[in-house]
Amino acid sequence: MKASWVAEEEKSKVLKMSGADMLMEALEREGVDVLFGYPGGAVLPIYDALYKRNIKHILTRHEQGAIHAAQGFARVTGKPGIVIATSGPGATNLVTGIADAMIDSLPLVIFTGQVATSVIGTDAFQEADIVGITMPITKHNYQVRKVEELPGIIKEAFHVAQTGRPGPVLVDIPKDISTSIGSYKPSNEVDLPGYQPTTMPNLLQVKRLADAIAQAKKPVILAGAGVLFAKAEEEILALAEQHKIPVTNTLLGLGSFPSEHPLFLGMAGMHGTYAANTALHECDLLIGIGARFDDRLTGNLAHFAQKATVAHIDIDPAEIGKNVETLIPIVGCAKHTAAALLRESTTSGDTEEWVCQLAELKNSYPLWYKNEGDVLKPQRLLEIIHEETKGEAIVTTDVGQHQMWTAQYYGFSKPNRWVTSGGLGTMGFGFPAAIGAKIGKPELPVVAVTGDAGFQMTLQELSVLQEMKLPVIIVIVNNQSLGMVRQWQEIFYEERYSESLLPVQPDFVKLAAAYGIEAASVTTEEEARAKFAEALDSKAPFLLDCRVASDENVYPMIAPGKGIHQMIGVKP
Ligand SMILES: Cc1ncc(C[n+]2csc(CCOP(=O)(O)OP(=O)(O)O)c2C)c(N)n1
Repeated sequence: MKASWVAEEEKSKVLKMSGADMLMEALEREGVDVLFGYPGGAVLPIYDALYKRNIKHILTRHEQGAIHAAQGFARVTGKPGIVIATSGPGATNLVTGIADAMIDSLPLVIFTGQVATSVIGTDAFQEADIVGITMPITKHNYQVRKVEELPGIIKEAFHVAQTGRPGPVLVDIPKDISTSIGSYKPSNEVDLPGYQPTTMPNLLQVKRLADAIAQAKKPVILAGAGVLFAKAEEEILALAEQHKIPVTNTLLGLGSFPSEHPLFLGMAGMHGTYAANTALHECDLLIGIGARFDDRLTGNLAHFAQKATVAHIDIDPAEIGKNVETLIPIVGCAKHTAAALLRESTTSGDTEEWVCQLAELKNSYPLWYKNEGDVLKPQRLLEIIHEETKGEAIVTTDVGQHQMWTAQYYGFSKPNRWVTSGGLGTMGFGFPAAIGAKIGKPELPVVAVTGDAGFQMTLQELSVLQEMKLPVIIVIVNNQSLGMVRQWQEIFYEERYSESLLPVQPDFVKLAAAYGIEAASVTTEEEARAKFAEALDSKAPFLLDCRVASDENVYPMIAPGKGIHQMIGVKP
């Protein structure tokens, strides 16, 4: 009775307000309490409306910083990250982050200002067709043409960004739409008959997978980021333990299965472990869950899982069979599907020999590096960070060698502590993403592991740390080079280091000092541990410039074009 009375009252509530105020109302109704953005001409009315509201706004120093921060926030909280930028250059500065969020399935709702409707298409000042530009890199995008449409569009944008396979949704708002006054009617429902993501699996398909599990002698689970988005970690653990199925992760799936678990094989793919990649090569049943089977995971497809029946569970039907021939396709959310599978599959296959064989490989061919002299090895640095944070920290990275060492050596045993740019591989991602992660999860320590090159792509966000006194620890893995490029040039281009060495660098400690941030430069393991511990204790922003061995490479490795079984750098 009460509910329908409230609904009736809602319906009759028709207020007059500006488009900018409607946007604020809609954000408040969606429970948004933090925005990441940067103002400019076309969004002045929106910033003016924001001035009167109680929504926190993080003023990054570049729009790219805003969108990566929103991505970090979304990754650790599971809530959509909200971004505002002005038209033209403000909007185009977001493009890299939008593409990054699209390929890594992060829920974002992005509001861009646009020139007034009367001048759209005239090459007006700061006009860019951001709807056209972002069409292929958004899950959906809109341009608002009537002020009354705003509440409905915003409701839809939040719904689309968060449901099914998450992704970025952009809402482009011409300036006159923000200023014009219209009748405001809050929107409570979405009506999208053409968009109905399938979350519940087909039970016949689940039964087929249960039968395949009962037959399998060499099954393996490949758990991707879809497991994290669906919060299906417990179900996957139960499934693996019930049937004694070894588990490996994609890069983005790390943390979805406890790294210290005896059934865990480590990460798979280009820099995966020998045990994980051998399992993918030798298995007779591959159960991919919320993973895209991208080229960095599979290596040459002609050699990938050739002996296996492939089952693929994914909420996005477009992913199934895209790269890998799939005999048992299951469209559905990882949580519901794994739960259905747990109910359905009562018989286990005889996997004992397989589990022992892989445990033996894990033991005999572990990840390795040589600790030599006084030089600080990057791998050791990551182990130290793990030890000092007891594996509890949220760790973000940029892209390159340090990213792979973090994936290999940090040891993620809890979900949603790992924030990295997997699909697009965006240098400059890690530091701003750490800012967003800290804002989203202030109770956890946050460490941004970056390369000396990648850090220089978005270091302007030091201003945000300074202003907000955010206790993010920046760890620069300083190898004085574009390390991953240098590694490929060493191995595949006969050591012709074309434009990949960085002999001239800023003094990172002085740079931090210019922003009022504590910093230290370290060259040994002992110094690294002591200064990291100090940074952790300080509960203040801290920059640690770690001078590591400059010629260290990431191993093992699958060379481009090679199969998953053709790894180099594997050592007993
Ligand atoms: C925006 C962008 N430009 C170029 C690249 C290509 N790239 C991949 S890794 C890498 C080197 C990164 O160097 P650094 O940040 O120092 O990290 P390291 O590999 O040394 O750990 C480059 C240039 C990229 N991934 N992103």
